[in-house]
Amino acid sequence: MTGEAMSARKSKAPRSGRPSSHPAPGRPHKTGANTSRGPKAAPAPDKTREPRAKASRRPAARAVFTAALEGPAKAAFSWFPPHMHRAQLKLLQEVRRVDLIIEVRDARLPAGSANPELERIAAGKPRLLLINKASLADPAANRAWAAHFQRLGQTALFTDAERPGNAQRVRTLALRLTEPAREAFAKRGIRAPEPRVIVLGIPNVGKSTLINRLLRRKRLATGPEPGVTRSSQWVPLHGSLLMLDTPGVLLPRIAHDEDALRLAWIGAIPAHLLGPELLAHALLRRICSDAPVVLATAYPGPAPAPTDPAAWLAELARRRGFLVSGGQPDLTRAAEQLLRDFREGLLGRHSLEWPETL
Ligand SMILES: Nc1nc2c(ncn2[C@@H]2O[C@H](COP(=O)(O)OP(=O)(O)O)[C@@H](O)[C@H]2O)c(=O)[nH]1
Ligand SMILES: [Mg+2]
Repeated sequence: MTGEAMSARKSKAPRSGRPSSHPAPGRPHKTGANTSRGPKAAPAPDKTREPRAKASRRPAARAVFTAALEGPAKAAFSWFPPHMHRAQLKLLQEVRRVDLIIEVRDARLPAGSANPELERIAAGKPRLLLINKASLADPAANRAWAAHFQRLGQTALFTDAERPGNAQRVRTLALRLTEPAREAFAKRGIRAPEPRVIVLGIPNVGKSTLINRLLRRKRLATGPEPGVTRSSQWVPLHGSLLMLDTPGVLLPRIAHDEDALRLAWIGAIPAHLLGPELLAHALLRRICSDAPVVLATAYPGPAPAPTDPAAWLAELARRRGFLVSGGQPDLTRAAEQLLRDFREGLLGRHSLEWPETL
């Protein structure tokens, strides 16, 4: 088990400032941080050269990094191609213009679903940490993590974005944290525009779901796979806050194979990169050692010991009728089923890391 210490690199705080214009209320507004291809996604030709220069240096740095990686970690890292790095640089520019950063992480992986870069990007900005999907994580681990973040002096809220009451807690706290921005305008006798809030995080942690819940309707696409949100989008919240939904372009820390496995289990990177069967085998081994009864409860009936993952998946495939031509068990489909069940919490509440293991 390789716990990852959260990187807390310090550097110069980005200069803060208000945007010169706000999008018209009531209408979503696409920003430049668009990761989709096609003519619309092309950056304006007059963009400053500096970010481009940085972006072009990235692939070289990546090559050095990926050369040092092996197996699943290397495959996982390759999913964050250069265009995502460029989008990340654009996000950096947005961050300078917001009043609050909401960082969303997955409660089953509260440190591993962080982006180490964010410590630098977010320096000097009010920040709210949401540890989302809390009902999928072990309650004892949630308590341990809450104490951990408190020790670090970080405002961390454990949420379930799918529950409406939780979203309202986020809105209340966001309004409180953006009060200084509104007061600064009031002091100058200017009517304050809605505070700008950017929602950041790695893929699939629930950023778009949270904004939909705050809106009380499904405006933004959400889904259990990474990469559903393709471009950044401003969404006004009933005249109180202006939220920027962003694609999950923040690269998590992938230094070891274990990091890649855990990120794929929670759906932050696509399963096909590492292979569903490899992921299912590793997950079965993990659950067997952490919570052996869980499997027996979730998949009742006689079954081979999950310590033999291939035989276990074959049995699951047979029982569910997942067969390929010739009547052989479809191991890939069985593996995908197990991964889906894990992500949806059907295998119980499971935390993949504890603060003690950092
Ligand atoms: N169980 C549970 N599922 C959630 C929660 N928040 C989001 N999801 C699900 O996680 C998946 C990813 O959500 P999405 O909002 O698209 O993530 P994003 O990529 O960060 O924008 C979707 O299938 C959501 O329904 C939560 O708090 N609990
Ligand atoms: Mg999204």
